[in-house]
Amino acid sequence: MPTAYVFDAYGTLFDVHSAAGRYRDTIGPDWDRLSQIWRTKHLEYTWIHAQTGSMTTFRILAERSLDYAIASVGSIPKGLREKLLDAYMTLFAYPEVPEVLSGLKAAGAQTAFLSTGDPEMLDAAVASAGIGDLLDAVISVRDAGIFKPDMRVYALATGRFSCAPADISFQSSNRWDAAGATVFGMRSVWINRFGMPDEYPDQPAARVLKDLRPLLEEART
Ligand code: LAC
Repeated sequence: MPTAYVFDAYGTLFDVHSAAGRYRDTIGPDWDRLSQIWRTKHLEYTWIHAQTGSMTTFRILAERSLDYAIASVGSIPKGLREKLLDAYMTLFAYPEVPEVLSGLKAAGAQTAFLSTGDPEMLDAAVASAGIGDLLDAVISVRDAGIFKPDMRVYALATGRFSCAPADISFQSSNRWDAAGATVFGMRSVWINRFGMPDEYPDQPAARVLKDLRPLLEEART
Protein backbone atom coordinates (compact mmCIF):
# COMPACT_ATOMS: atom_id res chain seq x y z
CA MET A 1 0.00 0.00 0.00
CA PRO A 2 1.29 3.51 -0.74
CA THR A 3 2.59 5.58 2.19
CA ALA A 4 0.44 8.50 1.14
CA TYR A 5 -2.47 9.21 -1.17
CA VAL A 6 -1.93 12.68 -2.58
CA PHE A 7 -4.68 14.42 -4.51
CA ASP A 8 -4.89 17.20 -7.01
CA ALA A 9 -7.65 19.53 -5.84
CA TYR A 10 -9.39 21.36 -8.69
CA GLY A 11 -11.33 18.99 -10.91
CA THR A 12 -10.28 15.96 -8.87
CA LEU A 13 -11.84 16.63 -5.45
CA PHE A 14 -13.68 19.86 -6.26
CA ASP A 15 -16.02 20.41 -9.18
CA VAL A 16 -14.58 23.48 -10.93
CA HIS A 17 -17.77 23.88 -12.94
CA SER A 18 -19.91 24.15 -9.82
CA ALA A 19 -19.12 27.89 -9.59
CA ALA A 20 -20.75 28.78 -12.92
CA GLY A 21 -23.25 25.95 -12.36
CA ARG A 22 -24.62 27.75 -9.29
CA TYR A 23 -25.48 30.71 -11.52
CA ARG A 24 -26.54 28.87 -14.65
CA ASP A 25 -30.02 30.41 -14.64
CA THR A 26 -28.61 33.93 -14.38
CA ILE A 27 -25.87 33.39 -16.98
CA GLY A 28 -28.18 31.61 -19.42
CA PRO A 29 -27.44 28.87 -21.97
CA ASP A 30 -23.79 29.94 -22.37
CA TRP A 31 -22.95 29.07 -18.75
CA ASP A 32 -21.29 25.81 -19.71
CA ARG A 33 -19.20 27.39 -22.49
CA LEU A 34 -18.18 30.20 -20.16
CA SER A 35 -17.14 27.69 -17.50
CA GLN A 36 -15.15 25.55 -19.95
CA ILE A 37 -13.28 28.58 -21.36
CA TRP A 38 -12.64 29.85 -17.84
CA ARG A 39 -11.09 26.56 -16.75
CA THR A 40 -9.07 26.02 -19.94
CA LYS A 41 -7.60 29.53 -19.85
CA HIS A 42 -6.95 29.35 -16.10
CA LEU A 43 -4.77 26.27 -16.59
CA GLU A 44 -3.09 27.66 -19.71
CA TYR A 45 -2.09 30.78 -17.79
CA THR A 46 -0.44 28.65 -15.06
CA TRP A 47 1.57 26.75 -17.69
CA ILE A 48 2.78 29.93 -19.37
CA HIS A 49 3.75 31.44 -16.04
CA ALA A 50 5.64 28.24 -15.13
CA GLN A 51 7.35 28.09 -18.51
CA THR A 52 8.44 31.70 -18.34
CA GLY A 53 9.48 31.49 -14.69
CA SER A 54 7.12 34.26 -13.60
CA MET A 55 5.09 33.26 -10.57
CA THR A 56 1.78 34.80 -9.61
CA THR A 57 -1.24 33.59 -7.66
CA PHE A 58 -3.93 31.16 -8.76
CA ARG A 59 -6.48 33.73 -7.62
CA ILE A 60 -5.12 36.44 -9.94
CA LEU A 61 -5.15 33.96 -12.82
CA ALA A 62 -8.73 32.98 -11.90
CA GLU A 63 -9.71 36.63 -12.38
CA ARG A 64 -7.86 37.08 -15.67
CA SER A 65 -9.17 33.85 -17.14
CA LEU A 66 -12.71 34.67 -16.05
CA ASP A 67 -12.43 38.06 -17.73
CA TYR A 68 -11.29 36.34 -20.92
CA ALA A 69 -14.19 33.88 -20.71
CA ILE A 70 -16.71 36.69 -20.16
CA ALA A 71 -15.31 38.60 -23.14
CA SER A 72 -15.49 35.42 -25.24
CA VAL A 73 -19.17 34.79 -24.56
CA GLY A 74 -20.00 38.49 -24.92
CA SER A 75 -21.05 39.61 -21.46
CA ILE A 76 -22.75 38.40 -18.31
CA PRO A 77 -25.22 40.16 -16.00
CA LYS A 78 -23.74 42.93 -13.86
CA GLY A 79 -22.33 41.86 -10.52
CA LEU A 80 -21.92 38.24 -11.52
CA ARG A 81 -18.16 38.39 -12.03
CA GLU A 82 -17.58 38.89 -8.28
CA LYS A 83 -20.15 36.22 -7.40
CA LEU A 84 -18.40 33.71 -9.67
CA LEU A 85 -15.03 34.47 -8.11
CA ASP A 86 -16.52 34.07 -4.62
CA ALA A 87 -18.12 30.78 -5.66
CA TYR A 88 -14.72 29.56 -6.89
CA MET A 89 -13.47 29.84 -3.28
CA THR A 90 -16.09 27.37 -2.07
CA LEU A 91 -16.47 24.88 -4.89
CA PHE A 92 -18.56 21.77 -4.28
CA ALA A 93 -16.61 18.61 -3.48
CA TYR A 94 -17.51 15.50 -5.47
CA PRO A 95 -19.85 13.30 -3.41
CA GLU A 96 -17.45 10.42 -2.71
CA VAL A 97 -14.64 12.65 -1.38
CA PRO A 98 -15.34 12.54 2.42
CA GLU A 99 -15.99 8.79 2.40
CA VAL A 100 -12.83 8.01 0.42
CA LEU A 101 -10.56 10.26 2.48
CA SER A 102 -11.87 8.88 5.78
CA GLY A 103 -11.60 5.28 4.50
CA LEU A 104 -8.00 5.80 3.41
CA LYS A 105 -7.13 7.25 6.80
CA ALA A 106 -8.88 4.37 8.58
CA ALA A 107 -6.77 1.96 6.50
CA GLY A 108 -3.62 3.65 7.81
CA ALA A 109 -2.67 5.78 4.81
CA GLN A 110 -1.71 9.43 4.95
CA THR A 111 -3.63 11.87 2.79
CA ALA A 112 -2.86 15.26 1.29
CA PHE A 113 -3.67 17.80 -1.39
CA LEU A 114 -0.97 18.89 -3.80
CA SER A 115 -2.52 21.75 -5.69
CA THR A 116 -1.94 24.74 -7.88
CA GLY A 117 -4.33 26.66 -5.62
CA ASP A 118 -3.13 29.40 -3.29
CA PRO A 119 -2.99 28.34 0.39
CA GLU A 120 -5.89 30.71 1.21
CA MET A 121 -8.03 29.25 -1.59
CA LEU A 122 -7.27 25.68 -0.49
CA ASP A 123 -8.06 26.48 3.15
CA ALA A 124 -11.41 27.99 2.13
CA ALA A 125 -12.27 25.01 -0.07
CA VAL A 126 -11.30 22.49 2.62
CA ALA A 127 -13.32 24.36 5.26
CA SER A 128 -16.42 24.63 3.10
CA ALA A 129 -16.26 20.92 2.25
CA GLY A 130 -15.66 20.05 5.95
CA ILE A 131 -12.77 17.70 5.16
CA GLY A 132 -9.96 19.34 7.15
CA ASP A 133 -9.80 16.49 9.69
CA LEU A 134 -9.33 13.95 6.90
CA LEU A 135 -6.11 15.48 5.56
CA ASP A 136 -2.56 15.21 6.90
CA ALA A 137 -1.33 18.03 4.68
CA VAL A 138 -2.59 20.70 2.30
CA ILE A 139 0.33 21.49 0.01
CA SER A 140 0.26 24.46 -2.35
CA VAL A 141 2.58 25.07 -5.29
CA ARG A 142 3.38 28.36 -3.58
CA ASP A 143 5.97 26.50 -1.49
CA ALA A 144 7.78 25.54 -4.71
CA GLY A 145 7.48 29.01 -6.25
CA ILE A 146 6.34 27.56 -9.56
CA PHE A 147 3.22 25.98 -11.02
CA LYS A 148 2.65 22.34 -12.07
CA PRO A 149 3.90 20.32 -13.84
CA ASP A 150 7.34 21.49 -12.73
CA MET A 151 9.05 18.62 -10.91
CA ARG A 152 9.74 20.85 -7.89
CA VAL A 153 6.01 20.80 -7.17
CA TYR A 154 5.77 17.00 -6.99
CA ALA A 155 8.91 17.00 -4.83
CA LEU A 156 6.97 18.96 -2.17
CA ALA A 157 4.94 15.79 -1.51
CA THR A 158 7.90 13.44 -1.16
CA GLY A 159 9.53 16.04 1.08
CA ARG A 160 6.44 16.30 3.27
CA PHE A 161 6.12 12.54 3.75
CA SER A 162 9.88 11.77 3.69
CA CYS A 163 9.35 9.00 1.17
CA ALA A 164 10.33 7.99 -2.33
CA PRO A 165 8.15 9.08 -5.30
CA ALA A 166 7.02 5.46 -5.82
CA ASP A 167 5.58 5.41 -2.27
CA ILE A 168 3.02 8.04 -3.26
CA SER A 169 -0.20 7.40 -5.11
CA PHE A 170 -1.07 10.65 -6.86
CA GLN A 171 -4.63 11.15 -8.10
CA SER A 172 -5.57 13.77 -10.66
CA SER A 173 -8.44 14.27 -13.05
CA ASN A 174 -6.10 16.40 -15.14
CA ARG A 175 -4.36 14.00 -17.50
CA TRP A 176 -1.40 16.38 -17.92
CA ASP A 177 -0.95 16.49 -14.12
CA ALA A 178 -0.96 12.67 -13.92
CA ALA A 179 1.70 12.74 -16.67
CA GLY A 180 3.83 15.06 -14.52
CA ALA A 181 3.53 12.72 -11.52
CA THR A 182 4.47 9.74 -13.70
CA VAL A 183 7.62 11.52 -14.86
CA PHE A 184 8.47 12.30 -11.23
CA GLY A 185 8.15 8.57 -10.41
CA MET A 186 4.91 8.53 -8.45
CA ARG A 187 2.19 5.99 -9.05
CA SER A 188 -0.20 8.23 -10.95
CA VAL A 189 -3.91 7.57 -11.04
CA TRP A 190 -5.93 9.41 -13.65
CA ILE A 191 -9.47 10.10 -12.43
CA ASN A 192 -11.24 10.20 -15.76
CA ARG A 193 -14.61 11.42 -14.55
CA PHE A 194 -15.92 12.40 -17.97
CA GLY A 195 -14.73 9.51 -20.14
CA MET A 196 -12.16 11.59 -22.00
CA PRO A 197 -9.75 9.99 -24.50
CA ASP A 198 -6.32 9.15 -23.15
CA GLU A 199 -3.33 11.40 -23.89
CA TYR A 200 0.41 11.51 -23.20
CA PRO A 201 1.29 7.91 -24.19
CA ASP A 202 4.93 8.50 -23.21
CA GLN A 203 3.84 9.37 -19.63
CA PRO A 204 1.13 6.78 -18.93
CA ALA A 205 -1.00 6.73 -15.79
CA ALA A 206 -0.56 3.58 -13.68
CA ARG A 207 -4.33 3.35 -13.15
CA VAL A 208 -7.37 4.96 -14.70
CA LEU A 209 -10.51 5.26 -12.56
CA LYS A 210 -13.92 6.85 -13.13
CA ASP A 211 -14.00 8.26 -9.60
CA LEU A 212 -12.12 7.87 -6.33
CA ARG A 213 -14.07 4.96 -4.80
CA PRO A 214 -11.87 2.08 -6.07
CA LEU A 215 -9.00 3.51 -3.99
CA LEU A 216 -10.91 2.37 -0.90
CA GLU A 217 -11.08 -1.26 -2.04
CA GLU A 218 -7.37 -1.20 -2.71
CA ALA A 219 -6.56 0.28 0.70
CA ARG A 220 -8.72 -2.27 2.53
CA THR A 221 -7.06 -5.33 0.98
C1 LAC B 1 -4.73 21.78 -9.14
C2 LAC B 1 -5.21 22.10 -10.53
C3 LAC B 1 -4.28 21.64 -11.56
O1 LAC B 1 -5.53 21.67 -8.19
O2 LAC B 1 -6.42 21.54 -10.79
O3 LAC B 1 -3.52 21.66 -8.98
